Amino acid sequence: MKIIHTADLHLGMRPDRGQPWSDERSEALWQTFRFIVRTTKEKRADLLLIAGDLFHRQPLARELKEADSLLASLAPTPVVLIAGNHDCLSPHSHYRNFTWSDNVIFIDSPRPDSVLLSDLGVVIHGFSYHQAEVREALCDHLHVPNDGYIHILLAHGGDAGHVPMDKQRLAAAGFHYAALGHIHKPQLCEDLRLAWCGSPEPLDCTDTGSRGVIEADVTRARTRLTFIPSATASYIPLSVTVNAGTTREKLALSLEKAMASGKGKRYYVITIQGERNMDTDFSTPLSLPCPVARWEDRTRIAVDYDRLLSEHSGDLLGQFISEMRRQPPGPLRDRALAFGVRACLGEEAQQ
Ligand SMILES: [Mn+2]
Repeated sequence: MKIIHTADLHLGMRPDRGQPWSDERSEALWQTFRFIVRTTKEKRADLLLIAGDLFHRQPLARELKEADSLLASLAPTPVVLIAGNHDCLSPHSHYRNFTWSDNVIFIDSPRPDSVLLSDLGVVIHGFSYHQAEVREALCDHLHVPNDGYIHILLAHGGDAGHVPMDKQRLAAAGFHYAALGHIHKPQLCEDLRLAWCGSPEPLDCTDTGSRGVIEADVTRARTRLTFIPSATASYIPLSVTVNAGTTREKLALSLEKAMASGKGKRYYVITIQGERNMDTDFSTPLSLPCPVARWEDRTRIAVDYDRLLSEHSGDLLGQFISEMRRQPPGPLRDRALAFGVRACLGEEAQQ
């Protein structure tokens, strides 16, 4: 049977909050959801699995309605979903009184429960979070019966605060496939018949690398996994090392060159390092052809302290440099040293 496995869509989230493109990122999450539904249709998959955190927080009633109408368009193909830590079934959650379309099955039990899809000869085992944290290793003691059905685990977690999981133990439980969510970086373990599909869209600037959904071809005998990229955008880290001769315009030219290649909507995560001239400021982001999600200036001011010290050994500047060099090293000391030297030298320091 063919399964499309997704999780961690985080609908309702506003990535890069405060940035001018934040609304666009928020809308892209729904766009990717539509892509996943379309892919399920186009691949003629037998089943769509959503392993938690479909929503970023408690879903609004209208958001549930929208999600359900999209999933209903797959009918009669079944969709099975669970709630994760972000969209857990809190006491007043709209999940609790929502009526899903006939082809959508929500496993709401807080402990592993199972659903038989007799047409497909498959049993889905799953559970939903009822609070944001579940420290119990709920998957550790599961065991699959040898009853001729295909058994699939649908679970959310994998870290200490969210259903700790041991991959070997999970593999030993005998599931023909474990469709997992919560870890946003995709992790496919075909030999162990398990995978975290990751978030299908990057959710912040640390989510670098490819994002997608998993197409799982599952029989009782074997499981094959294919990664299908789904993201509308990507965050690209770009690190540039400058020196005392680098001006802002020189830096802009090299960044523009680096940005010229690449496909799709790209948001850059830029780090400037190395030493800069005292008069050059890299802390203010440059205006560039692609949006910059994060700009980090890690440069230090380049001053030839040894030369200054030998030239000013008998005066206040010399004393100041020697004294500052006895302080614990770090960016604060470097800045104080640079400002002090500049104050002592006046214009001279700028040459
Ligand atoms: Mn999660």
